[in-house]
Amino acid sequence: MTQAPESLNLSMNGVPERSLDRDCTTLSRHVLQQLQSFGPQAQDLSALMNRIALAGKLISRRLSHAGLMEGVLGFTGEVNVQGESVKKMDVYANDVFISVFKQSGLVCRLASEEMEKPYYIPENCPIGRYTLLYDPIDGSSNTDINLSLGSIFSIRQQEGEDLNGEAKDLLANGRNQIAAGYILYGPSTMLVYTIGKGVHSFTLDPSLGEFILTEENMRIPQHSPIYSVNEGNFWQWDESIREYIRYVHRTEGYTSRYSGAMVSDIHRILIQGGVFLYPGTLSKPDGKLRLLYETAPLAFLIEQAGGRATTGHMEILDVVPKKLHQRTPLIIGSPKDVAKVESFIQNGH
Ligand code: AHM
Ligand code: MG
Repeated sequence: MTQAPESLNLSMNGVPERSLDRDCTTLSRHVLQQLQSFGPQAQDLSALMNRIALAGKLISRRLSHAGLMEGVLGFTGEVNVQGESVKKMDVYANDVFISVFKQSGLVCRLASEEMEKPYYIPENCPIGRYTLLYDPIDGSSNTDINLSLGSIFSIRQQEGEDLNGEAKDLLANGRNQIAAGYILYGPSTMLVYTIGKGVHSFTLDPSLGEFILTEENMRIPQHSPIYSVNEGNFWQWDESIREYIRYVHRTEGYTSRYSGAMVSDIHRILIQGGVFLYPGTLSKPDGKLRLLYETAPLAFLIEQAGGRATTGHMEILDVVPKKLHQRTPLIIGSPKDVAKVESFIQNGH
């Protein structure tokens, strides 16, 4: 009798045995391994990541049942501080992060796309020196049509006292982030994070309710033919960006991918390479995306994977915001592809 190759061995319930071979490294264990410490700071960071994971699980569960529940999808009728129509899922996801961090004891302030001012948890402030910055639902336009969405997060340590609640210390460059990443709600839910020691991805196993390590030390390809941009804005862009797009149109091999959710597009680029752009437009010279909870966390993560993120004129991580909801143009991805766009912006070719 011919033996089945090892990879095809089936267990009694028909599941390939290889699928059981994973080491099952959980997120909190991974954070501690990365820090090679069980000290108080490492425990804090591990607990913070665990809380972010819990928020991701709650949002993922809600999204997977959204079509079966009353009153979950659609707009609230409100407009947020950004002037954008708020969806019910935006509000739910925003509240989920607040609620899980209320219980953490570690986070004193949360700042998000959906809130004009930071949210304070006074009972945590005497001990909680961390601030969470987040975009609860990235790609809101995909919410009601069952397409991929994301959450973006960044953790910073509070600098100095914030006695009058102005959170001025948050107006600092992105190099102050101590952790950042995203949760991708796609066919499976994934969490990708960095604490400045490489980029690591986890997949939610719904049967365990745990994020399990999928890939460690991810490296973005140096170059790829993928470009990701909303070409509907073509006539709104500066001529240099239009010239870059004309260049990719006439160069064989380039291919366009744009999902309407930046987390999905950047996840593709992290794995397959390429460049994502959201340049300034005539009506919005700084583009659409916000620095503190969208572009800076993704810049930190992509740089940790060997990529780059720039406004076209300076590194995203060097931008010091003047206000909490400041926007920046974004060009992010494989180093060679980002450099190509930069060369059009700075040299015209
Ligand atoms: P959001 O956080 O309000 O959803 O806005 C961010 C999203 C990105 O995910 C996406 O790349 C971009 O906005 C899409 O905007 P546009 O429709 O202008 O292309
Ligand atoms: Mg967003």
